[in-house]
Amino acid sequence: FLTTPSDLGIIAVGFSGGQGKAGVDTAPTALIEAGLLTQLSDDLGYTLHGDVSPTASTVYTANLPAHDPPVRGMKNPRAVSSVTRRIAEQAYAHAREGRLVLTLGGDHSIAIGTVAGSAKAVRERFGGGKDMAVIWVDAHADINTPETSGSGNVHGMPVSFLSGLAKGEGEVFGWLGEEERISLRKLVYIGLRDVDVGEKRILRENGVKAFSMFDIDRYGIGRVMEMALAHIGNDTPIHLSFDVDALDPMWAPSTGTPVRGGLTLREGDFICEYVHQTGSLVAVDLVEVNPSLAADNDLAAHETVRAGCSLIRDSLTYERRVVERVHKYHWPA
Ligand code: HAR
Ligand code: MN
Ligand code: MN
Ligand code: MN
Repeated sequence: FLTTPSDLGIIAVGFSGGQGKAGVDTAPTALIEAGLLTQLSDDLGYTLHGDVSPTASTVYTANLPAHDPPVRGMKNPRAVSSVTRRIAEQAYAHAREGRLVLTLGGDHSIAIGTVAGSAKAVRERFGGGKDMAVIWVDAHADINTPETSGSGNVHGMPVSFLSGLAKGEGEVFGWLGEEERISLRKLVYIGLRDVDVGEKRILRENGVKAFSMFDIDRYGIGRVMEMALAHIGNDTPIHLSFDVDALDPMWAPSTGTPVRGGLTLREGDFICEYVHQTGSLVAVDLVEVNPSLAADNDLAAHETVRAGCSLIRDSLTYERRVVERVHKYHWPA
């Protein structure tokens, strides 16, 4: 029989090595200090699992190589590979225990781990034919290969490694195997507005479904979500990877690569509620909150953290207390 999952596996991973700006590593602590976990447990009734102490992320960032020179232009390649490998194991372990997996980043490179872990768990649970869908909400496509990237920052590359467009080797993403991959046919972008030339070519050549800010203005967020879910198809487990820079800097100023002309907070919340409402959600990431990049004032950081909490709550709670929904992709307990 089907149940609504009430167990949350939480991964707090303050990692900043996928890009160059310090501070994004403090986001999990900032989100937790803002009361996020209390809201999830006391208000929404989830049972929480996983280490959420302020030092939790040291589990992932311990023993990183001191000497980590670029590989194929990638910065901190061994560190990112090793951290994401551990995250993948954690995400997979939570999913196997029947939990919805919530990951607090960290920069977006960590999604190499979270998505790999969910993809592997979904394959095992539902068979190889049922590819997991990924909804990537972001101003950026994060689909550069090491070869197309102009920055060398791995947070701009996670989707290329996850889809197999870029192949790892040895200590740099050699752990990422077929069982952890996603299909570009089940990937949907929402919120794009800053996509590199090489990335545009990749999106075009692979026919990747992408809803840019233009599409959101044109159709409205409601219609965009209908189209996004129609593309994914019913009965497909969904991993939601939400980069806070998808929001307009008005709502989320404290982030490493803000781009104007983004989603309102309400549009972001709607995306999360809509995805939750499908009953197919298996994992959520919230990344790129950087409390130390508070343009001129502390209010900016506070507002960004608050927006992050709102997105997470809504991805886990569409009228949860009112409507008992059937969750199609519950995991075996
Ligand atoms: N596309 C650029 C690059 O590859 C910028 C990527 C910025 N990425 C994030 N995550 N903030 O979405 O470097
Ligand atoms: Mn991103
Ligand atoms: Mn981004
Ligand atoms: Mn593997």
